[in-house]
Amino acid sequence: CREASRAGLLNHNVHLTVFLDELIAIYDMLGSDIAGGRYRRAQYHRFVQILRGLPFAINKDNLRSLKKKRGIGSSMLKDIGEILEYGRLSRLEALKRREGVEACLSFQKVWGVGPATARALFTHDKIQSISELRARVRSHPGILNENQRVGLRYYEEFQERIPRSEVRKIEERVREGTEALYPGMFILTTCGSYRRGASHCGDVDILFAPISDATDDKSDSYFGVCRLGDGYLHRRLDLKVYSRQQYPFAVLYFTGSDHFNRSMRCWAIKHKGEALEKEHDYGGDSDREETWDRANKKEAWALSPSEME
Ligand code: DCP
Ligand code: MG
Ligand code: MN
Repeated sequence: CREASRAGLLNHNVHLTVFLDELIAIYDMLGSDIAGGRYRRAQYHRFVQILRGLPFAINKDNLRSLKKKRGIGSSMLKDIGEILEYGRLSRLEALKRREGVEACLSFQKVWGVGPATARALFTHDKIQSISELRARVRSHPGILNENQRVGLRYYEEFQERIPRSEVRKIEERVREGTEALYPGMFILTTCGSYRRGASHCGDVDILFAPISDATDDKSDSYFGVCRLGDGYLHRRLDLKVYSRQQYPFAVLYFTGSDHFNRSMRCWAIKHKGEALEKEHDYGGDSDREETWDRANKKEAWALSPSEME
């Protein structure tokens, strides 16, 4: 199933997380328009992580076993109960009936469009649907940037995930092209969800390093589109080049998942902090330790991929 391959491992609770993911996307979009929206978003996000990590599917009989888990409130158990019982979530349906929510959700599915742009398209530019957006971009191309316009052109095709077998073919084509242009000069690895073993991928992520150039720490990226030929869909292709020295670390980062990377950075910063504290002996000031820890965690979550190395 789509969700499972997305995570690269089996999510036994897709029947629940599809509803909650949509709810989170709406909270992202409405932000502080709903009282406590940001707080609820964080709560649901944590809940979805827990559900994804469970080694079994939640059903009406074992629902109560969730009660003991930290971070799961009674209102969330009620939500899950409703989905299991009726196959819908009234909290979600009510939010979807709000003006502009459906439109903004579809805008966010355009590659390169995030919650802020989606909102502006609806509230500022008064656009109500993807077809209206297409018409408006014809007369006012400037309302989207170049990447977003490409995303809009291939909107339908980019919703389709790429089977592993096709990712492998794209990798082969890129390898052939690289060999033709730079014989024997580059190594490459396909990373992302493909390297995590997913059966279907959102895009193709290929990492390069020059074999001999060991000292130059420059890096470069390309975010674009490719197609194998007639009868194939257009696919998103991300290429990155790092130095030979940085390559192993880049493979680790580019393999993800994004959530794994955030956890890894938090862990690294936390343990680096512990080592420093031993070194300088802060005298067991636990309050201070906690503040330090929290501040740096926040920082780690805010780091962008390019800041990783
Ligand atoms: N990445 C990250 N933080 C982000 C985005 C990406 O650390 N905000 C890293 C981890 C990802 C990798 O880059 O695994 C590739 O990014 P993708 O967006 O291509 O995500 P995936 O390949 O993991 O999933 P998908 O199958 O949806 O492409
Ligand atoms: Mg990917
Ligand atoms: Mn990618």
